[in-house]
Amino acid sequence: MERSLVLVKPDGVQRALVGEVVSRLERRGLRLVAAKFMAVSRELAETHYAIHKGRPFYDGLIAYIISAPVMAMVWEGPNAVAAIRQTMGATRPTEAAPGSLRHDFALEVGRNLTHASDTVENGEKETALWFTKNELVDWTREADRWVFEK
Ligand code: DAT
Ligand code: MG
Repeated sequence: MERSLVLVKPDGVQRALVGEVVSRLERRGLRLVAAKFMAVSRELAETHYAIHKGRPFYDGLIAYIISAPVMAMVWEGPNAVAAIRQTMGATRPTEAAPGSLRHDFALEVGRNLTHASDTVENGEKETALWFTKNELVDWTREADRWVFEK
């Protein structure tokens, strides 16, 4: 079972799209593990986006992610990382597949609504960065056997 961090970024929160994001992930069959609505500290933003430090868009990216609250979540399921990135769509909304969130609700790369982990390893790392162990809920969903093959 893979896990991914998912953020509804400040633009998604301000545009009242938290429910839309949650709804799409739920309908996809993914299972919610943790969620919190929070202000992001500059320190957390810089750690989360450390890989982009030095890129021309870095300062704007940090300013954007701390500009208003985010909805931070962890979702899990088989192939969760690929499935969730597909549901989000490509980083640039104009390159995102029709039907994906970024296609359907965004126009610009700097206002692309969501974050999702890009590898299984980063799914684990980002989960540990954003959530304590206590915040991760271990539960059985009655529908699991109708969504998960094993
Ligand atoms: P993703 O969020 O799809 O994983 P990423 O990790 O490459 O994309 O970049 C993180 C975020 O940084 C991305 O969601 C938006 C911003 N970003 C990336 N490339 C950018 C660019 N060329 N100009 C402006 N913002 C960019
Ligand atoms: Mg990324």
